[in-house]
Formats: sequence, C-alpha cells, structure tokens
Amino acid sequence: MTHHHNYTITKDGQLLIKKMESDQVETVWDRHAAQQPQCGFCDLGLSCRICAMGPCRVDPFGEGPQQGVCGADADIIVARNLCRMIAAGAAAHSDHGRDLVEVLAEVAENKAPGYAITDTEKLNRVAAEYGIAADGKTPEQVAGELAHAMQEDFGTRKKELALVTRAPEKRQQLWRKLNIMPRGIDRETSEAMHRTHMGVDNGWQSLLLHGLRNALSDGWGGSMIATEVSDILFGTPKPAPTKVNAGVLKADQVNVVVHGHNPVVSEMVMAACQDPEMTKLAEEKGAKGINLCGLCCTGNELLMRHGIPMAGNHLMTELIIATGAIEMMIVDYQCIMPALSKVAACYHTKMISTSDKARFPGMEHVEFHPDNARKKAYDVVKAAIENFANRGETYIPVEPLDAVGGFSVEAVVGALGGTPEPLLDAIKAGKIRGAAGIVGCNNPKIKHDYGHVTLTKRLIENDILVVDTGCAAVATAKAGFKVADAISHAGPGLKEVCGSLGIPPVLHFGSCVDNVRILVLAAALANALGTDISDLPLAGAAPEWYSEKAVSIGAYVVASGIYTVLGPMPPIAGSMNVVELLTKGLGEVVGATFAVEPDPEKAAVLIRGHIENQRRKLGLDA
Ligand code: CUV
Ligand code: SF4
Repeated sequence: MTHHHNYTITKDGQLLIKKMESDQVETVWDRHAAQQPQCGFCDLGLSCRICAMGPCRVDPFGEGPQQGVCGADADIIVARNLCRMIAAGAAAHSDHGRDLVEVLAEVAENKAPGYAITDTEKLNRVAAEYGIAADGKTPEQVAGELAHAMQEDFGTRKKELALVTRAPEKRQQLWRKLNIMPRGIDRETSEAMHRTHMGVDNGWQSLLLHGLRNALSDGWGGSMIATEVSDILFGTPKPAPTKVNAGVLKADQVNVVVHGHNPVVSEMVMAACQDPEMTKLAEEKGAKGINLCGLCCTGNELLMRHGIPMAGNHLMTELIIATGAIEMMIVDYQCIMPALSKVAACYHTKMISTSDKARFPGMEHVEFHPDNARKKAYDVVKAAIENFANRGETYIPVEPLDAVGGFSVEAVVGALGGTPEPLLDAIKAGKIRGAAGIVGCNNPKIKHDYGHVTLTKRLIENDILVVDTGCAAVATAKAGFKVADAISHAGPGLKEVCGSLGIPPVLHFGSCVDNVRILVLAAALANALGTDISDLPLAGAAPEWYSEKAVSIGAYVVASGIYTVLGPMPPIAGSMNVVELLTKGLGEVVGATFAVEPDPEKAAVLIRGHIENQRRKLGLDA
C-alpha cells in the first residue's frame, strides 16, 4: 500500500515513509489505520470510566441511555472529560516547570555540577517580580530565594500566583470577578481531579470554569515558570541561524538526537557532545565528529538558545530513525511514542530514557538527576560513539534548510529598539493587520504539516505576523518560512516591516511551554495601549493538535482573551451545551471563544475576519 504522499506534505517525510514501507516497519499512520473505526462515543466525549459503577456511555441519537449509572448526563460527562484533559495537560507542563525550579534550587546550593546561572539580569528581574531584592546578594542567594518563592506558587498558601501581575490590570480583575484567578499550580490540578470524581461537581458550567482556572495555572504559572527558569539557567534566546529537516543528520558523524521536553537533560547532553575530548573519541572510532540534533520541544529549547539543528517534529520522530543514521536517541518525557523503541530495534539506534517519571519498553534507562546529569551525559554520549561501529547503510533523503530561531520577547523588543511601540505603530498604521500564534502538535488525522504551513502561508500573505512554537514552529521552518528572504511570501505591509528589521515574517517563539512568551508579548501590547488582551487584533491556532497539553494551552489562551481556532475537534460534540459555551458563550465571559476548523484555508478566513473585526472595534481603520 502506497499512501505516503497523502500522509505528509514534506519531502523527507514522504521518502522516509517509503523507506519504512520497504523495510516493513510499522508507522503511526499504519497504527492509526488499524484503529479505524475509532469509538464514536469517545470521539463525542460521551463515554465515562471515572468510576467502577461504569463504564458508561450516553447514546448521541437519543434512543439508548441518556445518563450513566450515577445519573450523569451528556453535559456532565463531556465537561468532566474535558476538565480532566486540561488537568493532565496542566500537570505535564507544570511538572516540567517544577523540575527546572528544583535545578535552580540545587544550583543555589552548589549541588548541581554543570548547571549554572547564565542570565543574571533575568534572574534579578524575575526575582523582583516575586518581591525578592537582589542588592547585596550573590546570584546563588537570589536563585535560592526565587526557587523557594516559585515552590510556593505550586502550593496552597497563596491567593494568586505571582506572575499573573504580568497580565493587564483589566484581565486580572476579570479573573477575580469570575473566580478563576489561579491560586496554586498544583492546587488547581488537584481540585480538577477532585471536582471530576463521581459525585462532586455536576454543574457543567462550573466544571468548565474551573477548567479555565486550571489552564491559567499552567499558562501564567507552571509553563511561565518553566520558560523563565530555563532562560535564567541556560540563557534567554537571541536570534541565531540553524538548519532543519531530516537532512541535518550527517552521514560521516556520530548522530545523537534528543527528544522530549525538558532542557535539563538536553543541555547536559549538548555540553558532552561539544567537549573536544568526546570529538577526539569519535574520531578515533572513525567518525568525523559528533552531530547533535533535536526533535520536538527539547529540540526547540536547544534550537532557540544555541542554534542546534532540528531533525523534525512529532510525526517525524519514528521516520527519522529509519535513516539508519542515528547512533542514539535520548528521551526525557512527553510526546515520546512508545513505538519508537520498536522502530529503533529494526536499525542500530540505541534508545535511552532518562527520567524516573518516563519509562519505555525496549529502552535502556539511564536516570538523570541534577547532581549526576553531567556524568550521565558523558556516559551516554560515549555509548553513542561506541555504537557508530554498528551502523549499517544510511539513507539521509534530503538536504537541510536554513532557518532562524531564538525570538524571545526580550529579543523581539530589542530588535524593535527597546519598546513594543514600533510594532504597535505598524499595527495601528495597518501595515501589519494583527498577529497570530500558531502552536501545537502533529496528528495523523491531519496531513502532516499541511495545517501549519497552509494557515501560516495564508496569514502572512495577508499581512498578519505569525509567531509559532512547538511542532508548528518546526513545520514552518521546514517549509522555508523562517529565513529573512521568506518576506517574499508576505503581504506588502508585513514585507516592509520585517524587511526593514531583517527578520522573517514567521517568528520562532520556542517550545510549547514558551507559549507563555506569546502571553507576555500580548500583555505588553495591551498594557502599552492601556487596554485588555481581548481588545487586540490577535488570534491563536492549533491546526494539528493532539495532546492534552494542547487542550490546556488552548484553554489558557482563550481565558487570557485570545480567540483560538482548533484543527482537530476536541471530544465535546456530544454536548451541544458545552459546544455552545466554548464557541459562543465564552465571548461574554472572557472576551474570547474557541472555533473548530480542520481545513486551514477556512481557518485562515476565520482568523482574518476576527482580526479585521478587532481592528474595527478598536477604531484603527476609521
Ligand atoms: Ni511540546 S505537545 S507534539 S512536542 S507540539 Fe509537538 Fe511540542 Fe505537541 Fe508534543
Ligand atoms: Fe458511569 Fe457515573 Fe461512574 Fe462515569 S461516574 S462511570 S457516568 S457511574
């Protein structure tokens, strides 16, 4: 069966799917096909297995049962399921943030060899937001106090998280009024699990409102802490060139690939790969050097801060192994398909898991902790070098493309001359109509990268600035939109503005936790205009999302006042009440709604319409 042109728009993807077919190795698309037809009850959100009186399901046609054993109806079951998706997503992002705070605390106590405070300026700036004065203290003392204050954000002793003060005053007041101001990061996730236990919150509206509060504890809490502490420890990103797609692998070098999310592991692996002693060892084994590449979000972390090349996004993670060119793939957590080790077993690739929280069948487990990470990184890189001798034939199907990454808010504001004013002026003048954040994953239900690339193309050609993160950011980089010359695809106004700044029309804002950089920029723009985020000509989109984390992201983006278009339909269609609230009613509550549109051409029309409407309401084109 040869469907490989239908699965992905990418050349490297198509060629590697073909290779896996002839190697008779199963892919995510094969497994997706084997699952058809997928369960209709689950697809609509109408199945529940929360308790042992169940599992239960509600008949969408109104003929069979309309309530579970406990009496929960479609609205309750759908809202409860959605709330739990948000809780899982928020937990994943926030636990990632916690791991960084732990490293920060250990750096403060000098117990994490190899880790250090890299951006002292940012350390002091964030510390000040937590009410910690830096004068007369060493960076380590400040880091220790900041880590402690951040740990309080995870707990139950506070009424409001520290970093919500970054949101416009109006937005904060709205959250207080709605009683969705996030209190403790862990508290909101824990409360979500409590509320969704059988016999607790059976108000579908109150469940959804708590879902928003839980998501806000991710966006303005766990994820924001993850990004800020990563910048403090590893440096705040600045624009730098890199290379992308499967062509970043090198036929004559030891290829080491990091996959997952937390830079705590990948940064140490990078340090080991860049050690001249290791290069020497690789040369002794007949390789020309060590080539470190990234996948998914930990790849984005390294790309943003160090220009490390990016081998691919979510749906490329299996395919890339079929190049036969990867000596070792080192994973931490999140979005790592357990199928990877089965694929790796067909080639010579060694798979290494590193987190106590994330085990995979068929992977060797080398557990990284802040106090031993440097040593473990050297151990695994040495093993990767040893594995070079086992390499068979390689197939690296394409040449890599150029891209630029590294657009932190600090870098963007810096490029604008120190304030967001020039960007606002360009928006006011209509040269830039507005901005859209395109984020999230790949999903075999959508042609790989088609959603991201098509939507981006349509928006930039209509003078809408695109900032992107996660797998979306990798997709548009592979499509060639992340070089200065890509302004040739932009409309006249966007072309002029980006051209004069020498930046691409599509800015790489980082990993999934770095979606908070979009929140911070949106808040800065709203504050500069003396208004709320929901008044700005902004939109969000997740054209190919799959993960629970993406549900949490979508929920905090909407709760922050940004209209958001999802590609794949979330499992809510079984409750028209929930659908109506999320796509219409929320507008009156938080000033923004969700839309669902799998066709990116149509999603672009929705977003353009929304942005023009926002401009009219602001009186910009009067
Ligand atoms: Ni965190 S969450 S597939 S790697 S963006 Fe990529 Fe990004 Fe989704 Fe996962
Ligand atoms: Fe069924 Fe209610 Fe138990 Fe869910 S919580 S499984 S609907 S009895």
